[in-house]
Amino acid sequence: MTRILNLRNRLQTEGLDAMIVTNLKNIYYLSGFWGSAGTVLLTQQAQYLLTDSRYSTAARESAPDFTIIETRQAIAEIDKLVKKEGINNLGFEDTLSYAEFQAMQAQLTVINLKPLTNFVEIQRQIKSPDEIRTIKKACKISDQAYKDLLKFVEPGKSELELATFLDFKMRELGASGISFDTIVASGLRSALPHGRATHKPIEFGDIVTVDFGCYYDHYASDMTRTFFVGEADPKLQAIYHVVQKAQQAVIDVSKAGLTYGDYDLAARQVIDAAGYGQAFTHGIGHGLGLDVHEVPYFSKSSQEQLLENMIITNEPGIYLDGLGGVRIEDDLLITSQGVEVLTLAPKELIVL
Ligand SMILES: [Mn+2]
Repeated sequence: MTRILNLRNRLQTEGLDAMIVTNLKNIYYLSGFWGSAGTVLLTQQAQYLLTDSRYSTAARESAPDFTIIETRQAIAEIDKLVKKEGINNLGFEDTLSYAEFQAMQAQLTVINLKPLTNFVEIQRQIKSPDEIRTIKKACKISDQAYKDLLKFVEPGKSELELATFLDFKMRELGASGISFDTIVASGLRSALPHGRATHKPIEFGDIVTVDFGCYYDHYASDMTRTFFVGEADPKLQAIYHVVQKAQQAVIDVSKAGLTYGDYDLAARQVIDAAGYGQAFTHGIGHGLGLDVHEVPYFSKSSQEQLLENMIITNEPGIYLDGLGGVRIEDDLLITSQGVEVLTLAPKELIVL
């Protein structure tokens, strides 16, 4: 109920009487209900979860603090509640489809229908002890899958075979699924920051970047490692050490209170100083939780500060067309004193 009370206070600050929540992960976060169809109406006095007959029993069991309404006409039902409770100022999540928005506009008899951006997601940034435990478990599964992968890799196996191995291992270790399409980019393809796995076979002398993660009990992990097969090109080895140093610099400097700009800068300074500034083409990281990419997102100039119990990624990379690329990514728990690294698979330069 703390999550709901916080949300109510924030709605009041915004001058809103109530909010409609349509994002299913936000609904899970607030209610405990996990399903493919549902709408929440949260007022200052009550909380309703509207879902259809496929889910109403599960909703009653998993969301005991909510009044469950079984319906296929959620917006029409919400309008009845809006009238009953005298709601005039109603917030909604701006991630709605246009068709859903049109339906709300047509059917809801409120004075003010106000779009909200990342309103629940902002609360989700700060993880509870339970959430931290769950994400740690997701990270542990990825760690083990990676260690097993290192024994599986050999020249002749394709990128897709490596990706499938990781996906299968994570499920075998207890994951409910993968948190995004597993990236395996080998040889020259490793210069693509998000190279999807292809039929290309792993060759002797390849550098290989794997970026992958799983869902465990609805929470995601996200990890990247880069390794060499057979032998390591000296220039790529040098780049590897720069990325490793940049990634460690972020770990060393991070704690609650650090600005987002300085979080990004810690890695960028190292990479710039080594002369590869132009080749670090993406952001330093992102929040991680029920979604594999969620707020906060980091930009160079942001003065916003890291907060205790955020879980965020640290993923600098260098990508050189015609040569290859390196990225190393960990998931970090921010504490008042520093960070706890949640992904513990080896990061030293490995030549298989
Ligand atoms: Mn990531």
